[in-house]
Amino acid sequence: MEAVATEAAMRRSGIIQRYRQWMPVTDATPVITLFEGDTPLIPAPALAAAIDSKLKIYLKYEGLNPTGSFKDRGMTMAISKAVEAGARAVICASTGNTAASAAAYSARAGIKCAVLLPAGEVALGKVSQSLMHGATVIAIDGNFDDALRLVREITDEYPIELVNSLNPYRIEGQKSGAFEICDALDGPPDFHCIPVGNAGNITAYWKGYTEYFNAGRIDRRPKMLGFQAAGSAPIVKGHPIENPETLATAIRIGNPASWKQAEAARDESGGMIDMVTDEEIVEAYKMLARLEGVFCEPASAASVAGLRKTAASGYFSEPATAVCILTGHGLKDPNRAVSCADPLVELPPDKGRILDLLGF
Ligand code: AN7
Repeated sequence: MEAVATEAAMRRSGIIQRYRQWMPVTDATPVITLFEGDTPLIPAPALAAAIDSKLKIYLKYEGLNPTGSFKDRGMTMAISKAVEAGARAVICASTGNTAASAAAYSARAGIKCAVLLPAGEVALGKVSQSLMHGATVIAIDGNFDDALRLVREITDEYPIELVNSLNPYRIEGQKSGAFEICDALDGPPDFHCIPVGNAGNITAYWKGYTEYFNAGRIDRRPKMLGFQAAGSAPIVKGHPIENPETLATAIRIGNPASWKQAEAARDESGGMIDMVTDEEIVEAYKMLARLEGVFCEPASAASVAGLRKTAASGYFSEPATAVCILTGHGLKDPNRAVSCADPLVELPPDKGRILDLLGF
């Protein structure tokens, strides 16, 4: 009984404690954690019936991390290592979720945080988080790629730590998602579906699967299926996109920092990186909410939209397991949800009218 309790406690104590032997930490590392990770892997039978009945689909619901996105896995590592190195301040460029996470973990660590956001292109929930946690929030008249260029220049010249996924500790923390999936399924999935923006997460998952594989924990690795938004698909098109567009603002990125690593994950796994239209993203976003009761943000739904597009092309010839990474919570972007769903009905406080509407 005691061993079980200990394991349960370890799971809840954050990804650095849970996967300590796989993480670049020592006893001297101060662990800055909000008890991230240990997110549910939810079976999605109704979605599978709608997409391809040969598939067993699981949703890795990363929206249930402390700040509502997968970024917390990498941020616990990046902030812990920054504090270990004596940093007093961190900075990042962000489409919103990295900023929210950096702001929260910096608050917990008692260090300063500055975030550069593309003005007018970050979902409301994410802006509210960065502001609430006391970060210096700077909106620039430019896109994410401009913001990333600026923070790279600043951190090259001044003593402020970069916590974008160019920071290798971000990748180290984020690889824990792959460990959790293999531990939960008692083996790897056949296919790993994931949205691709700056391409840090696909890089991290591939690193995680590869480490488990090399250690003999799993006997094969999944095929990596990455999906970009059609208006922001530099890897698919083979060149940077100067003015990326998509309603999935989290992945509105035209020149991903981990481009080469994403291609390596694709090629080494025998997978692919494809793109999905905003319309396909919105369909998947609504299917997830209505068929499975799982509310994610639009960028996250790109994983399911991509799986759906791939299945429709006849790609899956035999029964297979597919995990879709739902990278962020639906409440991050309430404006998009309200504009995509059916409108609410306004009525006077009149029982007859209400019963009429309900069909009684
Ligand atoms: C919900 O926050 O780039 O391919 O600055 O927020 O690792 O970039 C966010 C990216 C997918 C893409 N889903 O992951 C940022 C940022 C959600 C995201 C991605 C992001 P990467």
